[in-house]
Amino acid sequence: MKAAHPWVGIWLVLCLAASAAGPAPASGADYRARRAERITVDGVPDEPEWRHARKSPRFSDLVTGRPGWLDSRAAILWDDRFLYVAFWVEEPDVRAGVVERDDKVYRDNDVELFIDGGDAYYELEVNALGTLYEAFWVWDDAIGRGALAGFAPGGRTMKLDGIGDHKHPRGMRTGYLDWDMPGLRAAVAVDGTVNEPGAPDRGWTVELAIPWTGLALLANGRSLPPADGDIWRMDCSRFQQYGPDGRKLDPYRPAGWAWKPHGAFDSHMPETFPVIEFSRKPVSEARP
Ligand SMILES: [Ca+2]
Ligand SMILES: [Ca+2]
Repeated sequence: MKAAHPWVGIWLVLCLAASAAGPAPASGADYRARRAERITVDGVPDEPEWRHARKSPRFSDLVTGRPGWLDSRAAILWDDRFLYVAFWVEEPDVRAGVVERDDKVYRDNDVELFIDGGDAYYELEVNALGTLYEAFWVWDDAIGRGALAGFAPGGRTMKLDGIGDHKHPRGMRTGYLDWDMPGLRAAVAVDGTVNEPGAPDRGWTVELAIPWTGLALLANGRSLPPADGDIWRMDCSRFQQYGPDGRKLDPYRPAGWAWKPHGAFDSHMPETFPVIEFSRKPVSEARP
């Protein structure tokens, strides 16, 4: 966690007040990710590139599509070395408890990034203390076909056929909990105080940088870094363990808000992830 800069609050409010500026791409993609010149991963997405970047819509309920009662948005940029993702999270009472990497960050209020690679996908969760939970998931049918040959990370594994009542039609996946994204950079900035309910907060922001070289297992034939016009499916979401009245929700059924609804309370549905088109155009030259 980074200490809050005095101007983070102003920036957070400005961002959260803005609607998703600009039209959606004409290509049918949900979002066009533009190029950045210089991003400093300090948790504060205040660079000119982030100001120019189009924001996602306000995250909405995974199942119903109803907007979350708190504002949450994301934006995506890139350069030849990194994929950059930023989150803006409105939160009047910032709380987090998990401090150990790969512990159950999803039991805290968190933001989550998923990146699909066809036969596998990547899951990253971050709480307001900056604790990370990462898992690399491979569909069992792909393992059966010999896809991702040579991938044998070892360590702790998990099995998953869905979340809650939802069973994914593709069936079982194997999750590698001790796999770490090579070169991942992540930082959080809190505009307020963590775990001090008496001191009201405005929220928190997250900046992530993932080297394209770390995404080799998810490239699925695509070039790294992307070619102009390349398409990836990536999701940004948020889970909220406390209701609008501040009461703790069922830890197995917290509020789940995503860039686009999934139609089920299941964040592990790559076919529902927003379609992100990568453009070589600098974000500074794009209309906001
Ligand atoms: Ca920054
Ligand atoms: Ca607080």
